Amino acid sequence: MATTKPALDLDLEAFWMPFTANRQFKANPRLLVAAEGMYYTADDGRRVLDGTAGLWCVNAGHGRKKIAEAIQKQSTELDYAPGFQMGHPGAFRLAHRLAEMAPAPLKRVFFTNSGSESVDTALKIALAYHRVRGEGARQRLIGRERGYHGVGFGGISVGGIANNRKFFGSLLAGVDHLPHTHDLSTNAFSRGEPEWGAHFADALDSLVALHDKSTIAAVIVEPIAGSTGVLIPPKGYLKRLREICDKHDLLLIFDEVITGFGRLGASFASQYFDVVPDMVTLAKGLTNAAVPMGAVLVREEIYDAFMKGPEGIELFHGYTYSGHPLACAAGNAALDVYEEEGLFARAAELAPYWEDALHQLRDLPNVIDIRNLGLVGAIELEPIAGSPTKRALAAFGAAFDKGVLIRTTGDTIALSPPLIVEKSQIDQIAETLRAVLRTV
Ligand code: PXG
Repeated sequence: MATTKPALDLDLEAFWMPFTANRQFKANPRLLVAAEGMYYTADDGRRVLDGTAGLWCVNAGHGRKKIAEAIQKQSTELDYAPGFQMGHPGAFRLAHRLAEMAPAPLKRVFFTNSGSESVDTALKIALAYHRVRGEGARQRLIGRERGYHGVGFGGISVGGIANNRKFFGSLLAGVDHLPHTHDLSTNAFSRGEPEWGAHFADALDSLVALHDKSTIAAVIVEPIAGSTGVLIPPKGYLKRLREICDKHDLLLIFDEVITGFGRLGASFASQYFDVVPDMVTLAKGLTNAAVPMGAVLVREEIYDAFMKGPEGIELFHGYTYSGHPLACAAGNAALDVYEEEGLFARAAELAPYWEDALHQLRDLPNVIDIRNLGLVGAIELEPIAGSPTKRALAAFGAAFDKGVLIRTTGDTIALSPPLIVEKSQIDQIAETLRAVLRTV
């Protein structure tokens, strides 16, 4: 089996690649060597249109000079500052700006380095919050089937993806799951939010009846489930979840690692759906992916509950790189770019065009659903009998060969172009898929 890339003089053996079929990849490596704007450059020199904003994260497109310059300047001015009992201006500036962007009650910001860390941080804050206000018996966490909340032990415990859970022992105790909301028998080919399915939220009432509200700390959901194939919430579903959480004093956490920073045409999905959660987890687009960073937006009352105890450290949690100066510089510059170029509004403006382009593919062979919201889209394919995922993977390879990067999960193609995408590039994505789906 070939495990070198001779053209680049690269030995491929040592790197154990994440979420990758290592043997297949190393036998047939696909390398990216440069990126600018909407395009990657592959190692054979071909330009590949980025239909996925990297992994849902490069919202302003690649190689943004303003962000690169801010990182460069920061690295020579102040490369690193301890984050415990010390601070630096960039972190306070970025936190303030995020609080300004967020729905009004979410005024506090905790920095992490990834979406996984943001999720584990939010879950820990939820547990500690109930404890500091004298309800320490609230220890259960509720996630959702088909949820993806990163790969920390907290995240895989509340997550709902069997392969991400079954290899890793008993996980967190006391977790339960809501059903997911995806039902092709009623919702196939919905444009935007499906009309039917708000009642899926009522399962939360049943879980509260089963476990008693006095044992439940928080509920975490992605407003749109991204990684498991772009599951758009039915109309009214998130509002109903909020109402049920309010009824039982459960904290509601929105995992907006994918939906944050303009993906739906608003700063956050919480604004798009007009539902205010108690915490929001962020990462990815926060720095336009130029430096790893995550954050948790926290309702002011939650923070305040911690500030009433004895003087001293209020929350025993944090990372060496929480609020890293380079990440903060990238974050502040990314927010500048989003603002100056009006990219979130641009996403909202393009959304109807995007929707039309995708839904025009519905008559192609093996297409069993198309779904969309904002600048997110998915095309679900009928699996090849006995070989699930093969059809979508074949589409991924064929699209890449035709110069378009798509993402697949199961037999669903997931699309999320940078918010700078042009209409002609949306056409190119759709036309490439039209050609590819006839062959797989
Ligand atoms: N929450 C959500 C909702 C995510 O989508 C994470 C947490 C974890 O973030 P980190 O930064 O720890 O990876 C994610 C990550 C895909 C794909 O193709 C999605 C993610 C990561 C990689 C691939 O769907 N989401």
